[in-house]
Amino acid sequence: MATSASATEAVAAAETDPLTLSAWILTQQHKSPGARGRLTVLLNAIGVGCKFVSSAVRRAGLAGMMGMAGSSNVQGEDQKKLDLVANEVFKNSLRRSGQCCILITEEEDEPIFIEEPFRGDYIVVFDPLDGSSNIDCGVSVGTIFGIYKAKNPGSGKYSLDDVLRPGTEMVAAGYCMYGSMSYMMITTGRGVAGFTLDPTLGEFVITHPNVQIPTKGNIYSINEGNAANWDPATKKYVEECKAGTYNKGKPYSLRYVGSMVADVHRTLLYGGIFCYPADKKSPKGKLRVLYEVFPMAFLVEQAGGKSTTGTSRSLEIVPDSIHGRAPIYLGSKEEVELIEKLKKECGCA
Ligand code: AHM
Ligand code: MG
Repeated sequence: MATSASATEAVAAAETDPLTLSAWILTQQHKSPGARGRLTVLLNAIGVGCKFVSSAVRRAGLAGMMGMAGSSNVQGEDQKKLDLVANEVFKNSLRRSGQCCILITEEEDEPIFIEEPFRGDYIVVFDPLDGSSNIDCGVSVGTIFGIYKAKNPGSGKYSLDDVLRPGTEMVAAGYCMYGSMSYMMITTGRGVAGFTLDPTLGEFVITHPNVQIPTKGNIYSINEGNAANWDPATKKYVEECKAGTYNKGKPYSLRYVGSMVADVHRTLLYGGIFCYPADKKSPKGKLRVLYEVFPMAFLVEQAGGKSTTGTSRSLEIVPDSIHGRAPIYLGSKEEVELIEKLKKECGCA
């Protein structure tokens, strides 16, 4: 197929003038009158952490970092060596940035309050290595993060009130997926930009300047092994996906990696729906509100999609604890609205 002149020019321009993550973050700062560059420094620290973890993930099998580390986290799950490595990398990078007052990480029971002289005004909530059950077989895993600004910046007084806030108050969020390449998707509330780590440059370079999730999709993504415990609305939606009810008789495809980052990444790019519902065994679902549900819901909304608990907007949840969970259905607007409609019809909570 012939390549158009403008496409060729765009590729040539990207090769000689790559927009790196750091440069893009600066452009976001310039769009915020009065910004003093502190979020810029913080986002750069996250970018550096992601590069470090990307490299560790790629070397894990050779460097003896696979397998259990012999301890368990707050949810009683075994921690892998790479989980611990990633956690330390992000804690160190964020602390050293001098921009954070509180860190919440999936791997630690308690919030981490940053001491002077490293303290700043941002709260970062993160899952350093999500999808860790996939590490040992080399399947994609990722880092998820969300950022709040302290309620009283500069006051020196920071508490859990700064953290237990709805996702609508986040100022930035994103994830990095360590897959066939390492991909970073990020939002500061002005759309979603996507970057790919160029291993030769050691830089994230923009590859998806304005991610828009298709309004409708034909892929559903859910752990169907839990079907017997789902509510009637989720059961009906999945049955109808298979029957082709929403796709002129053609069944949807099922795709489920079991790493939220990978399943959401595909959903952002191809459309469809990703679900981790509540069920009889897990009445609040599995995924954690602060560092899994909120960042992904923020990204998906910024890409033009929707994210819901089934009955209300994910970002409006008020978290009651730092490791609290919530059900989630996110993706293409029309798919998520179908779920919401079925939930209403069956009176499912
Ligand atoms: P983790 O934080 O312990 O890795 O668990 C979260 C992961 C998500 O990435 C993924 O969507 C989900 O767990 C898969 O759970 P399941 O194995 O129950 O389908
Ligand atoms: Mg996780």
